[in-house]
Amino acid sequence: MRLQLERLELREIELPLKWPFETSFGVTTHRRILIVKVFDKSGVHGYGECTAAEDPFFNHETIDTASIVIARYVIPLLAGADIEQASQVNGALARIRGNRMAKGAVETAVWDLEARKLGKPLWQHIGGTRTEVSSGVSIGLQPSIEGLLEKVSKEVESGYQRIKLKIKPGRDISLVEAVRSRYPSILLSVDANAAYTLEDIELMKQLDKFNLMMIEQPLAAGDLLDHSRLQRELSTRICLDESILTVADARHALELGSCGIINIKLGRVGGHSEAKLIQAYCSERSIPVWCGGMLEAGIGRAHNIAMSTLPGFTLPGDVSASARYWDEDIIEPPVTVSSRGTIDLPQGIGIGYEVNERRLESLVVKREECRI
Ligand code: OSB
Ligand code: MG
Repeated sequence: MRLQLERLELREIELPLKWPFETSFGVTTHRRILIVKVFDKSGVHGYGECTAAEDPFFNHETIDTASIVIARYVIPLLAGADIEQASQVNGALARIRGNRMAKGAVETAVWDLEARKLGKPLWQHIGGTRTEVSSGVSIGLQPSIEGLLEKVSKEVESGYQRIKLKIKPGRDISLVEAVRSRYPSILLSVDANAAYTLEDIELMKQLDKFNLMMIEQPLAAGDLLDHSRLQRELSTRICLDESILTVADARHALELGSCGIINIKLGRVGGHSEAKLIQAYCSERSIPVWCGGMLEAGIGRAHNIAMSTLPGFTLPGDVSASARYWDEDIIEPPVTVSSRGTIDLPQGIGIGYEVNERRLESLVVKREECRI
């Protein structure tokens, strides 16, 4: 079986979040999401979702830069490469520096397309072996500690296996202290989204006493050296998110001792091929990985679930139920999480969920057709 890519549809949709999501770098209330639908000459299609945000605050990309990069650079490179297999896309796009969320949106769509052509679920096609995905939640900064405790209690009662709190300077120790004293034994972690520097080392050390599963991305994205300094001072494991864009970054981080856990996000690393390389590299070195989230709608969520079945994904990820974010998702059924905090794998072919095209179309604000 060989692919014969023919065309690609880009649609931008707008989807209001049920609740504002606040991190150290800003507040999101509405998502603008770029959906990729790639068609093969045989008539089969595949879906991808771009995880770039509205603003360049998590990383340099935005939904607007991603649209331009896809239309102007990704499509011509794909056309020139005569792609026969999804595994060739990552290499074919390597000439484009960075812009991994743009490339990943297309790369993941081609994997879905290939799985559908083969009549297989995507998770099996990419080499997944886990039969159940463990789910945790990421809880944004809340206006008050009481509000935060309420959110945590709701998620713990729903069965989520790990609670992650967003922190930032001035809103860190007090939050962790409140949640930890109320819940002495839950799996708990924090995510700083690069908001601290080595000057905050004494504050970071105070976090050691709360028995956290990890401290995610405390320092700047490019700062593997300072992360390694910090990790030497802490007993809590550092988990890197923003710092890890490629398997080479993972190697550098592990050789320097910059972290003990890695968060893999499909968009941040440019798609399933690079994600597979990173998880394999970590797996061989007994470094656990888990699947991060970027406030995705259903297509992105479905790709995250497929990736989470790869063997190295031994820790609960940030992939949670659609209903935590959306009144109505764009896939059917929506992603649900059991009372044991697990997600059942979809049995359908490709991403395994139906895309509700009628709902999706009703949300479209911009579209573009590209011939490959
Ligand atoms: O750092 O993990 C992050 C959301 C937007 C940007 C960055 C991050 C997050 C989350 C949310 O933590 C995870 C989710 O999608 O549920
Ligand atoms: Mg993070």
